[in-house]
Amino acid sequence: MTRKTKAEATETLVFLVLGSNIEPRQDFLAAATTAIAAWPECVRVHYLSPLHETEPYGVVDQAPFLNQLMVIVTPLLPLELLARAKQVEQQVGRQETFPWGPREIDIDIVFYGSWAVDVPELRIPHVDYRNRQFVLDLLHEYDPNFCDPYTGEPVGR
Ligand code: PH2
Ligand code: MG
Ligand code: MG
Repeated sequence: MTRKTKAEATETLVFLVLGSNIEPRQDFLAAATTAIAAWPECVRVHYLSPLHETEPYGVVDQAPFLNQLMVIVTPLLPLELLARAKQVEQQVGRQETFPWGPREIDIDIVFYGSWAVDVPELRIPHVDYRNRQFVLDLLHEYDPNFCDPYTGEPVGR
């Protein structure tokens, strides 16, 4: 095991979960991850998961999703990051439907290092992540021993 560099030991990993359930799902996801990776403030893409075909959670009477986990390093602060993620959703072509309805692209911030954020427009860790099997599966694939960076508790699946 090699020792982490100082930069690696202190860098904040930001976990984004992306989803799409309107075709072409794969193209919407690729456009979004490419746009995020191209941000001047995206210092590094630490991890990009394979695509997961998942059953809709919440409003179940809709098309299946493709979901993807993207872990980046960025100096953008949480609300700046949220604004930039919404910009990418617009740029990629997200149309407004209804809460939890079908979407071309959705970009959710699940973790921001070990930070907690609790303001009306954003809660980190994502308020519902523990109930979403597709998120637990993505985290498990990233690291079978993954712990919630805020609580330090094992996430499991
Ligand atoms: N997103 C939702 C609601 N339900 N289900 C799956 N499988 N994947 C999602 O990304 C998803 C969902 C609201 O954002
Ligand atoms: Mg979402
Ligand atoms: Mg969202």
